[in-house]
Amino acid sequence: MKNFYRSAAAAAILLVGAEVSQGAETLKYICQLKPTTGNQAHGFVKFIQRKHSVTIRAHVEGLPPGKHGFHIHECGDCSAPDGMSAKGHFNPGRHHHGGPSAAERHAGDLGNLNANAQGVADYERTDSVIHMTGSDSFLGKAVIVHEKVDDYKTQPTGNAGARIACGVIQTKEDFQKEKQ
Ligand SMILES: [Cu+2]
Ligand SMILES: [Zn+2]
Repeated sequence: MKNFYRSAAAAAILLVGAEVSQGAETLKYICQLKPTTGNQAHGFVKFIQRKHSVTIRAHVEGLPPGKHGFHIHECGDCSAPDGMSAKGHFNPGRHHHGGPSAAERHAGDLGNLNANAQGVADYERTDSVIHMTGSDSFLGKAVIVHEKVDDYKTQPTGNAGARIACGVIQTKEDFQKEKQ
């Protein structure tokens, strides 16, 4: 398993390099998702700065097929075996929970991943609610993937069930340093 992570991280660094050299996009932050105890979900989330928005791209594998709640949580701590150390949804604006396109939502409400029959999900969203910098920045927070679909209604969680993967959002520089 350790070797697997090392090679996954090496692949991610190559990816980071390729994206930076394109120049059109600036990859700022990256999050490596690791499975919580008893689960297999793993992958990467990338945060790309746009002029007035942030593009979020995720590639996650090892998922049960179907939809899985996908959020930024308020505490950048994945130390608990069940991911509960990441606490609740990232919500600096003190709003109610909702879907990613709802007028009322937590900043961390990124919707759902949708895994295919092979357990692979690709996600892309350009979001103008979350902020890369400033006092409400999501840097250093956690990304959580849930067992079940986020229904966009149930307060304050979307009723998405257990946490199957967790990762802390790091700057690209810190991520690369850690993997060397
Ligand atoms: Cu969540
Ligand atoms: Zn929420």
